[in-house]
Amino acid sequence: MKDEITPEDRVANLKGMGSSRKRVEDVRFTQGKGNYVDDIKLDGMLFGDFVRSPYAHARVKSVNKEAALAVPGVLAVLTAEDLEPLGLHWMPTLAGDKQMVLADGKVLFQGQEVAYVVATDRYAAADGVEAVVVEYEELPVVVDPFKALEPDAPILREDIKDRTEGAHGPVRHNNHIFTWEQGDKDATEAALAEADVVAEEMIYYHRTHPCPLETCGCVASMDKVTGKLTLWGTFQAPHAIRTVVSLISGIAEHNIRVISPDIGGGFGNKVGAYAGYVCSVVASIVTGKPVKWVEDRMENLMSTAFARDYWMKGRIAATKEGKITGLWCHTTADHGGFDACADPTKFPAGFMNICTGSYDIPTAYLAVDGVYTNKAPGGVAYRCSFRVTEAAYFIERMIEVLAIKLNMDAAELRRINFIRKDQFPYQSALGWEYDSGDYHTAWEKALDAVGYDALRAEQAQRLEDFKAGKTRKLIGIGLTHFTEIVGAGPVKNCDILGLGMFDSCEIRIHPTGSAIARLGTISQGQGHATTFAQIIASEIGLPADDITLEEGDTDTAPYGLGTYGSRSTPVAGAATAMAARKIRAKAQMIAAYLLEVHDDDVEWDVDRFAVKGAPERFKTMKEIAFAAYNQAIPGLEPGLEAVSYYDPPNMTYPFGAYICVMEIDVDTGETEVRSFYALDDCGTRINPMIIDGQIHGGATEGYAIAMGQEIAYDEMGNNKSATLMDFFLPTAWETPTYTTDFTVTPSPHHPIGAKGVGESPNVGSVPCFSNAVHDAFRPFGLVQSHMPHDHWRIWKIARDLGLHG
Ligand code: MCN
Ligand code: CUM
Repeated sequence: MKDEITPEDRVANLKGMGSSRKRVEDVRFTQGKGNYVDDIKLDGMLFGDFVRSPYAHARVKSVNKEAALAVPGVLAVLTAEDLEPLGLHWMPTLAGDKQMVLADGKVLFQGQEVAYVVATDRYAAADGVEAVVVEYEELPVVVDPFKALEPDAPILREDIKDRTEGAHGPVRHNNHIFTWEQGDKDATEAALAEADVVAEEMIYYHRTHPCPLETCGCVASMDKVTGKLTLWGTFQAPHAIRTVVSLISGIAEHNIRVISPDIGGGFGNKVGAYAGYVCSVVASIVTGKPVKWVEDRMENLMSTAFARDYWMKGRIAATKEGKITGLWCHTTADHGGFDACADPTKFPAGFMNICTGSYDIPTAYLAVDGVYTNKAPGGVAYRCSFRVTEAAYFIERMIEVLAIKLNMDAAELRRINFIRKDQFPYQSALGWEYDSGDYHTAWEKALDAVGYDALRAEQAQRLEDFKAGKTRKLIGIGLTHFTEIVGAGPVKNCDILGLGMFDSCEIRIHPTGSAIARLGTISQGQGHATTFAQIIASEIGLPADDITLEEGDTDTAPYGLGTYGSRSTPVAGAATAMAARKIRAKAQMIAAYLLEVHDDDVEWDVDRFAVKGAPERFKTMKEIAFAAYNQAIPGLEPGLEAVSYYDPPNMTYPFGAYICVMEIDVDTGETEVRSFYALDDCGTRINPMIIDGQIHGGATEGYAIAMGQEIAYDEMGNNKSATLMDFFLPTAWETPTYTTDFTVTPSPHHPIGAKGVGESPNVGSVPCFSNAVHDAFRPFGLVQSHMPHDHWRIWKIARDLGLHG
């Protein structure tokens, strides 16, 4: 057989790893053919809606359903009393706490679910909600986590008020959830005591919210004839949801089918379990009809998983030359009314102990106190890699604070403290083994790319002009070098509710040489159908366009822990490569048989096996696939399929160097991002265009968080930012323009060397924007000012520094 096309053409035809293959999902998304939860319409479907508490802390004296039940179309009103006989009035949280499904005697945050109204249509349900009469008795409210720990603070969780042990060890106050300690306290205190220089600061990362375009929702359908419950929902972890539903409802797991259809953005908001899911399932069981629940924007912002709210007190020790000798951090973590954080079980503060960042810090100590307040529960969400956002913000601010103390350039301070390339794999003082990195190369590339020295010169000139009264605008140069930790995670360290955090892929090759692959993860916009097919294409030599990818249906997909913590590529991506390699191994035997040579005498070449030394004798993967179904091959089963369950040996440690240049108007507080340069290293790059998209999206979310987005409460616990009038979502108008760049430092333990990237831009960009703001005011003595840096707050910084004359 003669081959006309070149090897390069054959590689290009696959659209495999490294190609900017266009997103296959977008054909349906751009034509309005996506299938979201709210698109699901079933015969006789009912609708559920919640009565929610207007108070942040109150006793619920009574719930009167009478008027609601009289509303035409209203069929039922569920309260905690109705759920109690089923044992469903409370549910376990992912953090070892429990949470009310419907208010059981009291409410702990504004917007908490009190009753669930079921009706024949959405409007009747809403009318029913209006007609339910709830009698409340207000209780004292605590929204400040420090006040919540004072001796006379009101007791929030009366259900567990006498406990002395929590899910993570002893507790010392009714409102204290846990203390989590890592590192060496004594050695760190000693380093601080002996240091030439100690910088100390309180770094607050305010409360915000992922606010996905599509809110949370589900459709529960109990088929009383077959006994099978089908639950469609906005789930980032469909298999885990199935297991949890089975455990708490008692319905056998094989009788539950959980389906995540298209999801309009997850960002961590859709990891946890919400009251809406439980109530919809109960309502469907009770009525025998499908029940839909989809929350509105206010409900989403008020009651579902928030993000951050970490008060991080830091102390950093250094020599007078700037070599860091120790890092100390005490964090007060506001978890709201219930501890519903979605962390791996052994990590109540997530991977906050990556807070030594990109730096070779010999000794460190971290303590985190989790605290109950009268705010919404949730905790880990919003492109956070399990609190890595907080950790990166903390260390990247502390570095800036130390630079001020040392009167040093912050780029230089980073450079002299980076972990060197030859130190990898690197053992961090707080317990992690960083797999690979080359920080100095990335840093120099970034500084060169933006023309760092020229920028500093321009900034200095501007400062002189400002002082001379020639301009009212300052320039801020924001620097960040972050280290991420993603890919939870080795089963021995990481589980959620006891489920080990492996992931999976199953590949079936069809006789004609096309394929279907199913994964335990679920895309919410990340483009898995595009990128995972590319991994398979490169591994087994079939074009990505001939590979269908399916996720999110627990009846068909292999068990996996889902998509969050940027774990899909590190874990399911590895499973995909491993499953593909099993297929290739079998294909090798088939090829050898067809070519009448020994297995070892054929070698892989892009899309075929060829006889060693005789490349003109080959069998393409397509031919091999057909043979697998068409011929009886001695010693081999027919068919060509494989499954891999992958337990990663370690996490992956992507990193990046970000630089932002910002113009700040001192009189109005207005800011303009003049440029934003983002260099990311996520190891082997599967699809550069998708990676760019992830960076653009994540950096825009980071911009929002740093520059204006906030979930704010007043002292009564009223949520002051529950609509998009008050909660800042950047539009095309505000969104900066990004320049992306990369280096490639493969992960040594991942089968294709890939690291995750989905959360990196949020982890890296927030400190970068914030550092730019701080940097502009550094010459006037600003050390630390809390985010979000909206115009008013920046105006206030300028005023407080006496810049308004
Ligand atoms: N990718 C790649 N090469 C790499 C790493 C990743 O081409 N070396 C590709 C992946 O194949 C995948 C995408 O980039 O298509 C993101 O991969 P990964 O970093 O593995 O992250 P996940 O797929 O696990 O996505 C989760 C991550 C998280 S935790 C949040 S939060 C977030 C994020 O992704 N939510 C998102 N990005 C999002 N993007 C969209 N559009 N919507 C969300 O809800
Ligand atoms: Cu922490 S947000 Mo993402 O892990 O789904």
